[in-house]
Amino acid sequence: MTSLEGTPAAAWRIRGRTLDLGPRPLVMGILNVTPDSFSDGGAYATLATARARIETMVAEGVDIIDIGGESTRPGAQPVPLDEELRRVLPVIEAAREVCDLPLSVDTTKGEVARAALAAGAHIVNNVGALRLDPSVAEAAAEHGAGLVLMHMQGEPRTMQAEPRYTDLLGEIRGELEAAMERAAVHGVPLGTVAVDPGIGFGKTAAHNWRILQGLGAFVSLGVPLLVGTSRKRFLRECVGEDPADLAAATVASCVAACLAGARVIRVHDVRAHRAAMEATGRLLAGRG
Ligand code: HH2
Repeated sequence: MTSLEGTPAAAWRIRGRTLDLGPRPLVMGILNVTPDSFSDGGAYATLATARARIETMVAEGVDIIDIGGESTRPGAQPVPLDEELRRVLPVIEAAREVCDLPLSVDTTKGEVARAALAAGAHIVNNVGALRLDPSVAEAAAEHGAGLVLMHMQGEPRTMQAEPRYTDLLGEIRGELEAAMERAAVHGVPLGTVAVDPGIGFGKTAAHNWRILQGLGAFVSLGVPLLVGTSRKRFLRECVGEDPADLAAATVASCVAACLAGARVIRVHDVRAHRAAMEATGRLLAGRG
């Protein structure tokens, strides 16, 4: 039986820093330095454009910058290790020159996590939840880094073929719990772990809406809850492709997620979401 109750975690420890998770939820800004990401692919593929994007996100009030060198969109081709390192490491170095904000690396590879942390990243965002490469956990543990464990059914190439669940929330919760245990076995302290139900990763649109309605199931795991809905297909199916409509639908989904217990939202449009999170923070503070 899945408990749907729980109090959202108040803090997240990442490499000697403690991120305060409330009442205003944190905005994780997406920076994909890839040619093929579903939304911003190719836009920040040079160091100059990536640096300019970091400067803009900082000016817009981003709290964490999530840097990814491999697209996880359905059907994406795997990126070789050398190429992912070549994409990500200079951008981490540039981000450290521009700001002192927490930096996250979005990778499934232990070696990329290790190199990114050595270059100064603070968080490993692992969409494989340690299933694809468990050595990600050792890299995070060595540095006391934050570790995001995201649920995915299957793997990116095939995950949207025919996603099926008999108990959607219960299965995702169980798998996140198992991932938390894998992390603990590799020496990752619980206070550095965050979980994410993986919107769009082996889920239909109906699954994604149901997950957003039932986020309490994951809050009760007792660690920070991160949610990433930004510009995803289930929102496109709802409002179409117009960027302004898609941004508004993303804001609505993120506010709903935070009222249900999410404490970090992963988004492309930083400015709109920082403003939305200021207002959401007032609502959450008012709950007492
Ligand atoms: N979604 C994407 C990538 N990484 N990480 C977490 N923790 N949660 C998410 O929902 C999530 C994620 C996919 O979005 P995007 O980065 O915009 O696209 P792509 O994977 O094509 O680069």
